[in-house]
Amino acid sequence: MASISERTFIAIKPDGVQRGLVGEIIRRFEQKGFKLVAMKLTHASEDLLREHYIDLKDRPFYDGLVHYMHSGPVVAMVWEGLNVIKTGRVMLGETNPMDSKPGTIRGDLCVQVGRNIIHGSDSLESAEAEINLWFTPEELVEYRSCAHEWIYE
Ligand code: DAT
Ligand code: MG
Repeated sequence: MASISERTFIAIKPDGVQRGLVGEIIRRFEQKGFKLVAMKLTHASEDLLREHYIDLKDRPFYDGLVHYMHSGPVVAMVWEGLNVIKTGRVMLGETNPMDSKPGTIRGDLCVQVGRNIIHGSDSLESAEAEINLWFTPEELVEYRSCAHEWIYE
């Protein structure tokens, strides 16, 4: 069932941070009407990144992917809202920026699949697992958005 308290894990990858795209990406989620629940700039350990991408461990690009994600700080975030997992993926665009439509983050801001600037959970199960992997319960901040009634009927 669709829930307005659905949560997703979004991470701005090291290339997005280095290229100064943090503000632009956060702006898109804020302006959409999603609520920021947690955020930190962190240089993730290789162990965490290997676990984060464990489903891809047999793919030929796995080691390169972990190396790239470990090459600098990432901005890890949790965003909340109605259908935020699926809508977040639509906002990101396709995995390969070449296939991503203009108007999406990857379609507008990057070129190559190995430098696609942003991660977003792809299911309820992966969102829960990724939020638990990257954040402690205390880091998920409880507050009420003053815009709530203007975003939801
Ligand atoms: P997504 O990030 O859209 O969820 P994914 O989970 O299939 O895509 O893959 C995780 C990341 O791995 C992706 O953002 C970029 C990298 N990747 C995927 N396919 C790749 C490929 N064919 N070559 C190089 N990197 C790839
Ligand atoms: Mg994925």
